[in-house]
Amino acid sequence: MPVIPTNNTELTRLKGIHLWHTGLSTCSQRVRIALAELGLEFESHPVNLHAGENSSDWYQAIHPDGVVPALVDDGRLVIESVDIIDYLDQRQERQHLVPAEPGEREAMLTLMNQADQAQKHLKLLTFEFLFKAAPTMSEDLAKTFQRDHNNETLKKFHRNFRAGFERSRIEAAAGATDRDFKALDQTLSDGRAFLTGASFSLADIAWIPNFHRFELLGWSFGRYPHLQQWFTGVSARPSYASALESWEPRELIDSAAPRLAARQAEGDGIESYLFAG
Ligand SMILES: N[C@@H](CCC(=O)N[C@@H](CS)C(=O)NCC(=O)O)C(=O)O
Repeated sequence: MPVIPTNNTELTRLKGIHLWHTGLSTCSQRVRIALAELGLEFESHPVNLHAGENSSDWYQAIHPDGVVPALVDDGRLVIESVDIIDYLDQRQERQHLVPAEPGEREAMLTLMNQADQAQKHLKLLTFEFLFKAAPTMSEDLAKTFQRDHNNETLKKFHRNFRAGFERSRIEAAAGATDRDFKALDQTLSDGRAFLTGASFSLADIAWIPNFHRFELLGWSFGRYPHLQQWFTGVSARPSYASALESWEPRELIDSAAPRLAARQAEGDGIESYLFAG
């Protein structure tokens, strides 16, 4: 259910498209890419996750789970990034980002669902490899987050992160990611340019941020040559620069680089969890 009821009258009276999002969040990147591909203007409302803004009363009054992104279109609240991108395409007079052929359309929905399922692995590995290496929330902010946020699953995740993730969880997330990338590589091995066939679709938009994220984490894509080639093509589209790269917090990424490189040199990089055991 992409459109969800809200009794927040500050939202229901809004006109046009409004997006609450974060520069580095893959779920937000997906939505910004779809907006750019469809040529849709939006009013940007940045949410600073590192400052714990998603635990504020004002943000939890927007998104019931206190996560980004949230989109409001003429007063209608839409959540869940893969649902939002589908919604955005469907609101057009003519759909641009959905293949005409029913089989390809079915495949697109499956691939979008897989990208959604992959989020939990991507998130764990992002925190382990990127956020652990970059300055994260202070002790005080973390306490405030635990006190104020209503999402118990999210709070537990943050507590686990601060305590240190178990190695088995990291290995499981890395293994699942490898399986996903292998499957995508296999799909693309027939020479198609895009994940569902000859036309760029919502499935590509769903997976672009994931590929990019794992690049940042030092994942080696040499094992998936077709996927690598696909990414070279899709990242050359103007939407990649305008909706993903230009919003990324360079300082945070750069500040994590030395620690990421050190872990890799110590043999504790992301790949070492993949080939463990
Ligand atoms: N399934 C949701 C996931 C949303 C989600 O988990 N968003 C992350 C950023 S990608 C978030 O807001 N995290 C907040 C936090 O970790 O405190 C979607 O696709 O929109």
